[in-house]
Amino acid sequence: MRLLLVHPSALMYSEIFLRLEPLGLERVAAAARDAGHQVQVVDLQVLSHGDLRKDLRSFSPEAVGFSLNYLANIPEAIDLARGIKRALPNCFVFFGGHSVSFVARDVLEQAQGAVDAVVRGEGEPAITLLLDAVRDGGVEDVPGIVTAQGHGPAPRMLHSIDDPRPARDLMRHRRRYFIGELDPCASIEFTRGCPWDCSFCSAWTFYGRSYRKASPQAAAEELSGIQEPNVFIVDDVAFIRPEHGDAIAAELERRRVRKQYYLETRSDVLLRNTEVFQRWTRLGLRYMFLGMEAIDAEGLDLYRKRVSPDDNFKALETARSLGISVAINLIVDPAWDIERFRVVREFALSVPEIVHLTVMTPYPGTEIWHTESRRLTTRDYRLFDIQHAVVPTSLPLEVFYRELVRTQAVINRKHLGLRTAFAAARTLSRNLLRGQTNFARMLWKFNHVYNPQRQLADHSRPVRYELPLPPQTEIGDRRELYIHAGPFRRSGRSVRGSASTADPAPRADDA
Ligand code: B12
Ligand code: SF4
Repeated sequence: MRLLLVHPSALMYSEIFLRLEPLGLERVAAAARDAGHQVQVVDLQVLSHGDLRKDLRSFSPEAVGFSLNYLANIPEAIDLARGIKRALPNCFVFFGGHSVSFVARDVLEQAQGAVDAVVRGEGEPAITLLLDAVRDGGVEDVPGIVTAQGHGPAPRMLHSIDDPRPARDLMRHRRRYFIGELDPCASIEFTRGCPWDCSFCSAWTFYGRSYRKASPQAAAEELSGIQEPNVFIVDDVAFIRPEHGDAIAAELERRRVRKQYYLETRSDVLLRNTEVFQRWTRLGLRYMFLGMEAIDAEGLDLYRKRVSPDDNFKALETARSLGISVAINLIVDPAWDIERFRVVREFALSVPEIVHLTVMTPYPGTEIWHTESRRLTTRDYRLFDIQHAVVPTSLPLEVFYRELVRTQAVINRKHLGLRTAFAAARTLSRNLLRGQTNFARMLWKFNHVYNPQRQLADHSRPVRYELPLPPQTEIGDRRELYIHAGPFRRSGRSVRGSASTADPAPRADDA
């Protein structure tokens, strides 16, 4: 079957700092190709809608699948699906990915027939069953499927994440993927899932708090095959299990693979497993993203982060001592007043780290979607990108955005200060000499993208597609939030903790 897979456009606010390859879609593409299907991929982060139309004409796909990890991309995907159905009425159009898994039924209704099905959960086990069913019938029985008629059996989960390897070769313009100075940059996955349960996050609800590891040999082999000199490790929390990080490091040392790495982790994991991070600095670990979320104990408790402000500050010192550049994330509560923004600006200026701000956003799949008592002020999917306020702000909205952007600008200026500018200039000239311009563009885009008037104006755009309302029920059992209810499902049975991929999911409570 001819299958076209599409990743939606980049969201403006993230594009200035990074643009990364769509690893999930590449893995779905690989699973379909391994089963003998003809597969093409269009990544709208680096290609245009015109390119997509050209591919639709020349490839004439029998099925088109969209990757919807982000709620904010749903309107664009529905509109494109409508266009595809008009041009190719017999083409089977389906959606899959993280966020759409939580709102499948509503999205099908909103698409009014333009989308035939939504695949909930992991795409690799579902895609071949789905394509067979599109050809032979029985789509309603595919695990994880939701159609206008109802839903199929529970989604299946991969037993091992070693296979299939992402179909990186199908991506056009690979040199357009970057993160900060790591330009160009590829991505890799060493582990999947997260055992913690932060209230604002849906990573743990998607995978039912399970945690799987790639075998160190498979991870190292995949890494050796990557052409790019820089790699972003997409794991939600890197090196939770130090022996796993060590085993991959040993394989890479043996193969003499050296690249520059960017990863995300938690403060407590960095403090507990410092040696493994240190070992990775020798292999090229340069940047780390730490989700600190709040600078005070009250905020950390509210988000159920299970770390103390003290741990967060110790982790920053540890990272500095290892020579790792850190980007910190802080969650901006729409209830913040002018004084709170001032305190955060002061904090941001007092530390050498890059500070990112994201706005607290209840979205489907998170616990706060059910528990947040403030009413949503908008249900426009496009505003659910953690850069807009979707619950009432204590300050007038325009003042809130003014303070937010002012704080972001102060932080940005700090990083473009004289000393940093010299360091950046070195990286810049190195990249420009190699024809890599992504980092250079990023430096000059800030004022255009972060603009309070623009953010405010985003609230007045006509809204065609709206998120469903949060259900007015208490969450009895938190497992009701899960997409994958059991760790691994083989022949309908739940299998726990076998083979090298399984892990006795280090619970946050015992972490
Ligand atoms: C890596 C990552 C990124 C990368 C994205 C790289 C890319 N181009 O895809 C970067 C760093 C750029 C990024 C940015 C952002 N991210 Co992000 N990101 C992640 C993260 C940590 C891992 C995703 C990943 O690569 N996983 C590994 C691959 C193999 O899995 P996968 O992509 O989920 O794909 C699987 C399934 O989803 C499914 N699938 C995926 N596509 C398809 C398509 C079809 C047809 C089918 C059938 C199945 C299918 O099958 C795949 C294989 O099993 C997730 C958290 C998580 N654990 O999922 C957050 C996450 C997806 N991001 C999130 C957010 C909020 C953002 C930002 C909005 C943050 C910001 N404001 O800057 C931006 C927006 C990006 C944009 N659209 O421009 C939220 C989503 C929130 C929401 N509900 O909308 C998540 C869930 C994090 C969280 N804890 O809340 N992100
Ligand atoms: S540690 Fe918390 S924020 Fe990070 S991925 Fe896990 S649940 Fe989400």
